[in-house]
Amino acid sequence: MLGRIVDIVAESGRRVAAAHGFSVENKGSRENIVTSADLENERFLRSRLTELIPDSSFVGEEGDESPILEEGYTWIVDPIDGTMNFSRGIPEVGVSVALFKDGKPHIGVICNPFSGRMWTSEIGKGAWRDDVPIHVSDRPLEDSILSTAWCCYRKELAPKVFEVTERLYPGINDLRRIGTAAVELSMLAEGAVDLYFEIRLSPWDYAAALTCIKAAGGVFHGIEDDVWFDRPSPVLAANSQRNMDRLLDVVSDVFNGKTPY
Ligand code: LIP
Repeated sequence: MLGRIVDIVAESGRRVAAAHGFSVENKGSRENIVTSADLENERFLRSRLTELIPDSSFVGEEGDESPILEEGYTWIVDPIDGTMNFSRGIPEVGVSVALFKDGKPHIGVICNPFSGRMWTSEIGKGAWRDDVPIHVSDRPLEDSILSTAWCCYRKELAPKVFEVTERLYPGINDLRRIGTAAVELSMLAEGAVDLYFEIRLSPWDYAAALTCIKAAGGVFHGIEDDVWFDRPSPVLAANSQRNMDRLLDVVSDVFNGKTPY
């Protein structure tokens, strides 16, 4: 099954990389956009993936809200994660496909159509980048790179996120903001970055990459409890429980232990 999903994601990546002359529309704000390439790739992925597993549920960024099945299979898909990057020709973009089994992460596949990098994972079997086994890093906090974002879709939340960044920065190595959660979280799974925090993401942004992190020995969490996969959620991820504890301490203190939406 993993191999057949990889083949479909690879084909969708080639379609995204070849997309030109696409239209761009706002989804409610100047920061939140969708292109005709997003819509076309979601249609392609919906068709091919639900054909692979008949009776599976499909949750996509650009489509209707389907449920995550408590029994059976559910696809959670972002056809182009990092749409703003894509629309401006910035080659940091992810096609993200998660397959949940009985409501839990099972398989995660993410590809960057421009670099050709493909992250794959299956819970209980492992995680790979381009077929090479990957694992989270063992870096201590002071050597850690934090990948983060400041909630461009809900800028009223940004001041507190900047406070989190300000409080963590002296004690870590450095920051990265690449603009695609799916790829940045996959980079944590392969040990390139070590911490991730974003106060509000949608399940299609992270479902596949968190599957990869879990299979690669990393940890993730929300603020009060686990990451929610049925609605937008805070996403904290780390290469170790020790580093997660520090990240969660700061985030929880700044947000008073509560999800602010
Ligand atoms: C994007 C995320 C990114 C986040 C952006 C946006 P999209 O997903 O992957 O990390 O900071 O605000 O949500 O909307 O391009 O699929």
